[in-house]
Amino acid sequence: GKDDRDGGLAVDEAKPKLKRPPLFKVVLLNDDFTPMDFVVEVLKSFFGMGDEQATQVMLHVHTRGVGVCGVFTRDVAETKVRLVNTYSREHQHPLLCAMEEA
Ligand code: NFA
Repeated sequence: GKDDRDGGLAVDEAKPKLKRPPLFKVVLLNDDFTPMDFVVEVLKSFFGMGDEQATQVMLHVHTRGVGVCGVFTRDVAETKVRLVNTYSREHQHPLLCAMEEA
């Protein structure tokens, strides 16, 4: 216990482990070729954004080079990245989606 009568040995103070999982930002990278409309459709389809937010995020990526689509647990972020990149390649666009620890 904290008074050290147990010499640091855990006896009855096992804390309930409610650790928050690490979170990951899913981002889009700008490029010179992907049509703006395609990026907006990706943000609406894969990230549940409406027209207005999707357009704002697309323009942010276009002007700043990178922008956040959302923050997710590792497995969800990995799946979003894979689905978006597969979809972009299927449509012959170089749009790149990536993840980084938040
Ligand atoms: N820069 C692209 C264009 O001018 C648009 C774009 C925005 C691409 C966001 C990728 C990400 N057509």
